[in-house]
Amino acid sequence: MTRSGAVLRVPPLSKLLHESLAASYDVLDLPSEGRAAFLAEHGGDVVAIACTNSGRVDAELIGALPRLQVVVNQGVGYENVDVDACLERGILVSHTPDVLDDAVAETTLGLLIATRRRLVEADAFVRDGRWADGQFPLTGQVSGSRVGILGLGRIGRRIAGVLEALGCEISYHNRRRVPGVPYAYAGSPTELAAAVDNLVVVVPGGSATAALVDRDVLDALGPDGVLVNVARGSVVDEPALVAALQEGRLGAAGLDVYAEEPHVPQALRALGNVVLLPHVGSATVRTRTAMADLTLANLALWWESGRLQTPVPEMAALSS
Ligand code: NAP
Ligand code: 8YV
Repeated sequence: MTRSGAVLRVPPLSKLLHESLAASYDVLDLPSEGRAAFLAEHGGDVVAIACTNSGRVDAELIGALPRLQVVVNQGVGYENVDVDACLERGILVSHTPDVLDDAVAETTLGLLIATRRRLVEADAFVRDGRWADGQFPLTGQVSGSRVGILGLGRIGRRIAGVLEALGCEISYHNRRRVPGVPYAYAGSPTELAAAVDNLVVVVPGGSATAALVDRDVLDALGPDGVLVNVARGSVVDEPALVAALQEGRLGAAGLDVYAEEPHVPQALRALGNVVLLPHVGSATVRTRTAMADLTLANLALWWESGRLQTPVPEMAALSS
């Protein structure tokens, strides 16, 4: 298929993706300022968008690109893209499932263990020279504990497998039961939280899961409970989480994601019973390379054939 037109790079993109796109396509960069003038001048040239979950592709941007036909998103989560607006125009959208499952499961395990075993505090205890004054307090333990997975999908199942090896008792909540898994099903997030010691959140973001983990869920998890969120900040009611931690209604939290990234509320940063990561679930060289490669493969396939390798589920039918 012969195509002409430009690929719009929506920042931020990884260096690898940014440079690889320029090597194979005519590229344009969406500026952070003077966007309207830029789009008025160049919007008619754009046939494809490359983005990550930190770059919004909303109805306004889509509307300014009359020839746009495909959006390739580096990331499995794609709530940054207005998929309904794309569907209305027959614009295809791809994402990067599967290739990041191991890295995100590894981050989740590290975060859970660091939070439950207070490893970051223990590190500070040594560095600050406090060890000579006495022993670090005893902590809880992950192995053999009850872990609830809110979102037993690709990544959730990988996390469950790793935790099974530590002798954890796994249960989960999805909207639908997963056939053939040996884990107990809970009928709601609150029911799940009430039945476990540690709750791991790994559902997609977006309006359907906004504040799915609310005060009721946090209270059900309770003063000895640990919450780990590697999904999206929007999935947890952040003010309710801060209040529960401050008031001792929740034991501790390990967080990789926040409501307004990269802004992390001062109230959260001031707490001792949290471990805070800067959205690094998939951030290894190997995995980010695989994600960039899959993003480029989707664009190359679309450029040649009009199809996508890994379309988002909403458009699997359109892309085949
Ligand atoms: P997935 O395979 O689609 O799994 C998502 C799971 O969530 C499914 O089992 C789904 O089951 C469940 N779910 C969806 N909506 C739900 C709801 N309203 N209530 C309860 N369960 C619900 O996705 P994945 O590849 O595992 O990725 C999951 C998410 O992790 C991504 O969308 C992204 O937001 C996040 N993520 C974060 C990082 C990071 O760096 N921190 C990296 C990668 C991914 P049902 O459809 O049956 O409900
Ligand atoms: C990255 C993610 O932050 O895949 C996702 O949904 O949240 C992470 O892997 C991001 O997509 C970087 O490109």
